[in-house]
Amino acid sequence: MRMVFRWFGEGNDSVSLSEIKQIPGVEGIVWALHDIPAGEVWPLERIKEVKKQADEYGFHIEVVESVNIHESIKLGTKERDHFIANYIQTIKNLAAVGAKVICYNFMPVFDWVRTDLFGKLSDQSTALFYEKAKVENMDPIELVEKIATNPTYTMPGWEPERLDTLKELFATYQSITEKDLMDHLQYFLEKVIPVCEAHDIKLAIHPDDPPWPVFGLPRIVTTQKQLQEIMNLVDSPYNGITLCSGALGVREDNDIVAMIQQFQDRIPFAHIRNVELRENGDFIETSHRTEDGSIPIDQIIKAYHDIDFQGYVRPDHGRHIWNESCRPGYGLYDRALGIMYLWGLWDAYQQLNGKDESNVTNTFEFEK
Ligand code: DNO
Repeated sequence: MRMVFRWFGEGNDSVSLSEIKQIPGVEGIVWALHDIPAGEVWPLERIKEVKKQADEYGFHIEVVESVNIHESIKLGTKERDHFIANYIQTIKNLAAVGAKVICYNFMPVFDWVRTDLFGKLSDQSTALFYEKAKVENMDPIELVEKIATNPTYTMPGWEPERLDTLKELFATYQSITEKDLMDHLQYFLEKVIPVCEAHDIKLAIHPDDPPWPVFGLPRIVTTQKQLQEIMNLVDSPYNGITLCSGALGVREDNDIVAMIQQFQDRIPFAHIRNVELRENGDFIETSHRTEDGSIPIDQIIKAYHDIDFQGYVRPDHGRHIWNESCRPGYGLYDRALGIMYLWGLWDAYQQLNGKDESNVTNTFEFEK
């Protein structure tokens, strides 16, 4: 397990590299050039600047999250070849400085969706909150307008500067089925995966968050079955998964441990976080600790340990605690606590393994 930490860049993150340096066991940053619009080439010079900043702290920049996919590629329009060519150039530029994994998603129009970025937990901390009924009854255009007047509500893909294009995009997606979207993903992967193979850099698709259709838009990265389908589109280790326990885990029919076992050779990058599922279909993010939510983080770490996972891991969203003001989900404190919990579990499994390799790993469970 190689621990990395998401960093949004100089001037774009409340957390500094020197603070990240003090979290035990972090070897690299997960980064992106967030100001470059989807579809444009990431210039080598800009990439090198980030490398220089990371180098100063002894961090590597092997994991990139995300190089976003232009909508024309998801929609399968004729402009897509131009944007795929740009994507390929970005892959080459990233590989040239030693990047090893590119996380991306294939969600139409938006990245993740929540209804409240500061939902209250019982300990008075706040966290990202999803209210099912609210989303089901919401007109996304109204939401878009709400964001325009209240930018603190902004989520990725919902940036105020995109608002003008959103109405049109919604209309265009009306005729796109899940099958179309899967075909468009295949078209994209068939073009880019050979380049990834040649340059030794893996693509890792992030699941849809939440893993079901929202606002009538199609979603194709929601279940184990769909992940298998995506793996089959291009059967190469360079066509991989960002296995996100929180995104997938809010569906009770998703078994993350089974996914780790099934896709073990295709997971270059793991996101780990916990979520509390509520009976009415709402969910709120919690501390990483198993007992605090509905996702068996201890079993997940055990599954990674059992397969001798060599990929990158990052704690995912954290709560906002100790009065920290930060990007929603991306404060320093709770993610650092999360890391220590993940290391604690990992080290304990390591030790047990060392003591009695023959049978202990299969029977050991933390008491609840
Ligand atoms: C949320 C993240 C996602 C993720 C993208 C990957 O905080 O996990 O925004 O970066 O979906 O492309």
